[in-house]
Amino acid sequence: MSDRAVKFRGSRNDLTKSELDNLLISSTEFLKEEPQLVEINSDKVIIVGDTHGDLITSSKALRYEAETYVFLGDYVDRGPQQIENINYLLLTKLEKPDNVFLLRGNHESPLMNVLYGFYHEVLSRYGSEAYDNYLKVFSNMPYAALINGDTFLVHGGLASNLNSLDDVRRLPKCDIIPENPLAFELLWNDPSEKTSIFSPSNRGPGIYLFGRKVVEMFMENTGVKLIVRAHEFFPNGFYEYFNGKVLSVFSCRFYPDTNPTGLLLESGKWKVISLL
Ligand SMILES: [Mn+2]
Repeated sequence: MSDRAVKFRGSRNDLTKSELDNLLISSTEFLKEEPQLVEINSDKVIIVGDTHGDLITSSKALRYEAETYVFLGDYVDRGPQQIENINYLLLTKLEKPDNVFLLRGNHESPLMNVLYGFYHEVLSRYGSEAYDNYLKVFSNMPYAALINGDTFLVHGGLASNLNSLDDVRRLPKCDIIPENPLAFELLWNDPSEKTSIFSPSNRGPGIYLFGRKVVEMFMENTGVKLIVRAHEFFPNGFYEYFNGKVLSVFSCRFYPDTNPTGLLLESGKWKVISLL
């Protein structure tokens, strides 16, 4: 990787086209080798929810003293520094591959990027080939992580055809859209106290709300004790579902009346942290 190593120059984090090519090709090669369910053993983990072009929050999270950093996806679209945010996270991943993990969000997909800004941002600064290279990176990001064997991390939530952790491990890599229904739901579903199993989501077709029974069955089948996910905005950046069985964290500062928030998992306990 060292021959392709790239560094940001100056404070604007601008990469030349060839530096960007190198970053994205190296990232794709690296992420291709990561399993779809990343398994991490660590006593001090920072978890970051949606950042959406919020470079400030990403860099604050990484300055927080911890052993491991897991980002739950949605790095691009909406916010002001989308290219800078994803590039910074990819560079950090390549520098510290065993300490930094970047899960895929529903915005790491062409379905969202054309509508919410990232596609046009990349097109105007670097051209369409660069955008295609970003898609190769996105399609190789892992869908979920398992910390210390009992904490399951994913962008959206549990899926209607998810029965075991092996179902996640077996998901195909390089699914650009992504078309696999299980992967799609992992990226898109939301928890709901109002449903006990699954009900349709008003986010769109193929997307579901999952209820308490789904969470309890998943935990019984897998030994998972805690689920941490992102994908949903909450005014204080944090919400507890199902008596704390599912935690939802949101980290982007560019929403009205919000505080960028992360989660610290330390010695089997969790704590909300401010990333302001
Ligand atoms: Mn999302």
